[in-house]
Amino acid sequence: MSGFLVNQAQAQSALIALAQDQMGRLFEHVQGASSTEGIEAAMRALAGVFREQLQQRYCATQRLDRARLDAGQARRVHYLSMEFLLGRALHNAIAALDCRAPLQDILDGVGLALDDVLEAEHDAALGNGGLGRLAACFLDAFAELKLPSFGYGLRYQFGMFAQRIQQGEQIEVPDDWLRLGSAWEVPRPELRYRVGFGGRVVGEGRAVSQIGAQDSHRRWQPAEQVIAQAYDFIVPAHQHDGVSTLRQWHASADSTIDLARFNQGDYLGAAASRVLADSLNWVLYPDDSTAAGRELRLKQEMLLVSASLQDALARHLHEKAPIEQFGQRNVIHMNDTHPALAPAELMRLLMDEHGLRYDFAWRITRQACSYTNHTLMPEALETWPVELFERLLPRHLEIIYDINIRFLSEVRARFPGDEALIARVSLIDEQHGRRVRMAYLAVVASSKVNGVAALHSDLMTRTIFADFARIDAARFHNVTNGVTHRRWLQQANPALSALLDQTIGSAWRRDPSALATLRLHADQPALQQAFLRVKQAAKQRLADRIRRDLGINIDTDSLFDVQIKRIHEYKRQLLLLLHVIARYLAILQNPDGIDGKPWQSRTVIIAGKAASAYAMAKLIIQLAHDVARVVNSDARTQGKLKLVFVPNYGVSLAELIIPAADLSEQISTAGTEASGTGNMKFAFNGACTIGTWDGANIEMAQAIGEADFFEFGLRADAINALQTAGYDPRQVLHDNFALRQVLSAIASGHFSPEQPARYADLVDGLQHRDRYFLLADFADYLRAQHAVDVLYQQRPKWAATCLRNIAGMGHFSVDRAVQNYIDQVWSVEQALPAAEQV
Ligand code: 26Q
Repeated sequence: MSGFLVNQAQAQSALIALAQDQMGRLFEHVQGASSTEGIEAAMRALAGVFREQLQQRYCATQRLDRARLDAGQARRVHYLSMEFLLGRALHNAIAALDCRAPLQDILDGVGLALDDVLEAEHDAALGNGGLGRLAACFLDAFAELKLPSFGYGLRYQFGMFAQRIQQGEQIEVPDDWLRLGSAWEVPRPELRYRVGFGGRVVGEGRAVSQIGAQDSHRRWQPAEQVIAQAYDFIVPAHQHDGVSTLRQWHASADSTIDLARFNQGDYLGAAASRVLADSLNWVLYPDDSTAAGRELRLKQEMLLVSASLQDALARHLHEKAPIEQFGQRNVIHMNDTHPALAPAELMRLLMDEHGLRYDFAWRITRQACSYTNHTLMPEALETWPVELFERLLPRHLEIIYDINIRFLSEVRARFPGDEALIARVSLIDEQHGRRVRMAYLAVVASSKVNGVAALHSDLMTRTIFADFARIDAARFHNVTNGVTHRRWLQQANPALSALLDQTIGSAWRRDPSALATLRLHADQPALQQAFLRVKQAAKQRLADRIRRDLGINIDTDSLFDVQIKRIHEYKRQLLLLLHVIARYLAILQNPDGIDGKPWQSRTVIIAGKAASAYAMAKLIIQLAHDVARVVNSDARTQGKLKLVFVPNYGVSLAELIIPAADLSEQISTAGTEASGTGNMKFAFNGACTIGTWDGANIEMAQAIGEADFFEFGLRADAINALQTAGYDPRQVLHDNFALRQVLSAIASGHFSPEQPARYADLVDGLQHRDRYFLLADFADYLRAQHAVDVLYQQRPKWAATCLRNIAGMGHFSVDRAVQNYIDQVWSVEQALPAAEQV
């Protein structure tokens, strides 16, 4: 037996003994373990047992990492992200430590079902959507790939809001996820760092140093300070006993300052630092443009960046590594621009706290930093008013000015006379009231910059970073996203996983590229039948849940057509609704079917949250409910069409819905969805995709085989050409009768008789602007939907297509994605040559 297996067996028996003991104690005097309280108590007790075990693994992992770093075999990656959308942890821990069966026995003994206990865990939802969930998948791969690393985030008191629906409208309910305390976090009271705000800069040198006057001795004297304290969340690997760690910062008031103020009678001042500290932990910001520019958000970003970098530097020095080697030994990775203060803060720490010269500090910073971009939307690119920076982070603003002066002078030297270029690439936007461009800061300060799918990376260097790519093309890379098959296939879909084991062996669990062999079996009728049975069972589970929670009966023989993701105009949930309405009207006009074929019965399932200030997204949710009410209550559509909006979308709901999907809707306007990761989760679970040539859909179609992918719509270059030529949605309307009927049904109040004008603006926007080209893609979308119906009616062929989809998905494992980062972005060889500057 290998060392790992011996250790694993020992760990398992220790853990099982502890769990047994805990359950015995917990239910010794309690009657009726299966009350809600009993189930929750069992969940928390089990989590506690695992947490202890994981803490031991953490210590062993840190020792191993240290040895590898000292031997020069690896760099430590610090993954800075404002969001980690973790979901539940117990199921994953049980799978990783392979102790499902014995735990089930123990729980049986006290009259509990393991699945009920798993369900009792509250989702940790400290993220908005794709970017946060990607970060959580990365933690999973960091553990599996034994990457020396820390994820760094914030310990928000309120994460993503819970969504309720009242009269068809979204209501946001605060998610007080820490109310009962987290069973998983490990408080680290010994890890505390001061983080400052405001105040002034003192010392020699000009406020903005000229080149040559670079080594001024300036110091920041913040007006306010908080103490950042660490809470660790430990993520186990499945194939060995290593772990990865997410370190989340919690701010508290600096009690020494508080008390001094209090004793001086300055009660307000004493309370103020408490208010500041609490506000920093308060709430996750939503991903909408109204959230941008908020002072509290910048403070949160500073908290994350400063505490994380101080922690990284402290560890580096504790390991007796010379400060000069910080960049060789460490990576500071920015998950989008949200932590893009990192280079400025690292420069400050290196110069002001550790006494390094500017040039030296810059070389280290550039060597350490890397940045991933997740969006091309101009309105989503972070900028901050210079005035706010001056007030909150005066020393950082100086450093950014210094970086900018040097950068622009290098650009001038290379492109003499091109002042327009200088204005375009400056870190300070002078056009819109002087703002700091965080994305440009991240690019200039990083040795590597990447996009998240091939098309996105390509567009990134041709649009928002075109000038920078001209200055230094070698800096830009692509790393296509991936998802963890451990959570999204093994845990979410054990029945399909078992079928895969039977068919191709279990190697895919360690190495998802082994799924490719499934292709050879796709035409076996027995496998096709087995696949359809597994799918049917997953659909039944979802149907049961929808009946329980919403009181809606859905037919598991119908085609489950699913779009679940954040509600955004560019993701085009509205296009799916247009299809539903078109189908509804067509059913009324042709009750017996079309082309001599009966209607393929469909259940359209939508879920997703709208940012609270995003009025159009909320209106789309309301329209979904209005359409659902009309369609579902019409006797003429019975057995043909149903629309269900499932409230409160999140990680756990996705784990239930995705295995049940027949069809995955990935229908963003080409060129707008950076990658998408839900698309991958569906295909891993054997859904077919109807999708545009956008984001990672493209690479998925290529890996799966384009014949097995329902592509539709204009591609990004065609969209671009249409935009340039002048797009007129009225022309499309003029040519398409069915589409006119759909829009006039909405506009006339057919779905909102109590308020006929409810959707007037929405329809008007489509008719006159149609910013996301829904009308342009409508006809081809309906054509593709028809092709789906036709294939679904030949069930063995459909099953074969689903199986080939799964077979093509190995590449989209997060382990491959993170390995790409290690090879192309984070490896020592990739670190900058010492002399390189710009
Ligand atoms: C910015 C400023 C102020 C407040 C909030 C924000 C903010 C927060 C979150 C802006 C954007 C986000 C989230 C972006 C996101 O989730 N992007 C998605 O990233 C995925 C992982 O790469 C991709 O698959 C998706 O295509 C992309 O939309």
